[in-house]
Amino acid sequence: MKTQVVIVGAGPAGLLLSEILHRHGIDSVVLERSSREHVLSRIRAGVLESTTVDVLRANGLATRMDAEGHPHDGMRIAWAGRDSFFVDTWKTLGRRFMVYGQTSIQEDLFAAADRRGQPVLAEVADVVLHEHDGAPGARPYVTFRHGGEARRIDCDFIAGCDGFHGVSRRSIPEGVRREYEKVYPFGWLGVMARVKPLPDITYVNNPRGFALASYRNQNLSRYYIQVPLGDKVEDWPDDRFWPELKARFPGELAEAITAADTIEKSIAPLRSFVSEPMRYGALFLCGDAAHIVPPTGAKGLNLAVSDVFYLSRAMARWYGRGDAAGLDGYSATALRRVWSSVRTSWYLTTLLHRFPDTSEFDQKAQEYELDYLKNSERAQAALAEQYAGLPFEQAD
Ligand code: RFL
Ligand code: PHB
Repeated sequence: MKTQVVIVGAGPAGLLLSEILHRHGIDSVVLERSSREHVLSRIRAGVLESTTVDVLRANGLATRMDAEGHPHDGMRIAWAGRDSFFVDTWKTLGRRFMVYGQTSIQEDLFAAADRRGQPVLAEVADVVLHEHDGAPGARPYVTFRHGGEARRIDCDFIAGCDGFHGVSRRSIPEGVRREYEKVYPFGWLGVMARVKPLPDITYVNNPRGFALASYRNQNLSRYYIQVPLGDKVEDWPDDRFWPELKARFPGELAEAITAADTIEKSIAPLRSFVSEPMRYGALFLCGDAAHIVPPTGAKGLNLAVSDVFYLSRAMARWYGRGDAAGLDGYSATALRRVWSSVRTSWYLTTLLHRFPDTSEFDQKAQEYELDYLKNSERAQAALAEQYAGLPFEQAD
């Protein structure tokens, strides 16, 4: 079998790339390790930058998002014993973001792939990349097992969209790859509950630990709390979770939180990670395959979309005009945006969490930083710009 681009991974990065390539007349085959049901059952991101919204709209993927998603003008920051404040991205930048669950985006992307007959092979195993190093005369191909059979697909390019634990990044030799990592000494416990959410996405700094209120729709709330590394979901039955969550919010916000049976609960560790370069010969990495951010800035999915935006533009330019400039510049261009979001996510994580080794000095510095943010319009504008996301770079 032969195609132009083999895409490894049917997460948001992989499926969105196949959609945009198709719109440019470029064929692809998507290989996914898990079943479609499993991919659709993962509950993750919820906040879409305005650039992400623009990409989905420009590619005909926004009908349901525009009907069911919730536009937001900003986000709220609260901390113990003080009034909360609103960081207004609409007023300062004229940009809104959208709250729309990643699960819904996955559904929309699968539906669009089905409509156009996109080959998406699920439950593939033993994916191996070959001749992707860009050596003269190399002809890239991918081997794998599907339905018990050994298969091979020849291609021009391979897009590694297979997340942090995928094979693509590890197919770049160690001597070429440079990895930057920061592991945080805590995790996030996330729950979903069928109750009315707080009106704003609200981040809370509290001596008991960080907390976050977010939402999916008028009757579906998403909450997170910082928990020690090593805690298990079983350690957090509902009758322990809700009082702890409320104890971290300032009084009037805590009162507005309604406790109910949770319908999902999971714990995720927090890390910052970047692997450079994002291109090796015929292999291009997109999304979590190349970088991970702690969820504090809500950047992960948005970075996956920005990588796909740059890579699809570069491939369209190559197939349309035989111009390799976009492909050659892909890694550097994508990484500028990646590092900007990595920095913002690290900043917000550091600002809002309680670290096990936080000294009195660190705590004072955190409090005064929050105070400064609360009282300075300029500081808020800088944070608003980072939170709402930077615009894409123009092609040269
Ligand atoms: P994904 O979604 O991990 O998809 C990768 C796909 O590749 C498949 N795969 C393979 N397929 C074939 N062969 C192999 N060898 C394979 N190995 C893996 C996997 O099965 C999977 O289907 O990566 P992608 O597409 O790069 O998308 C990235 C986003 O999913 C991720 O960055 C976000 O979910 C991060 N994130 C958030 N991002 C935001 O922008 N806003 C948010 O509000 C936000 N909140 C979050 C988050 C992530 C969280 N967790 C659990 C990590 C909240 C949480 C709690
Ligand atoms: C979410 O709604 O899941 C969410 C919101 C904001 C974040 C992370 C996750 O920073």
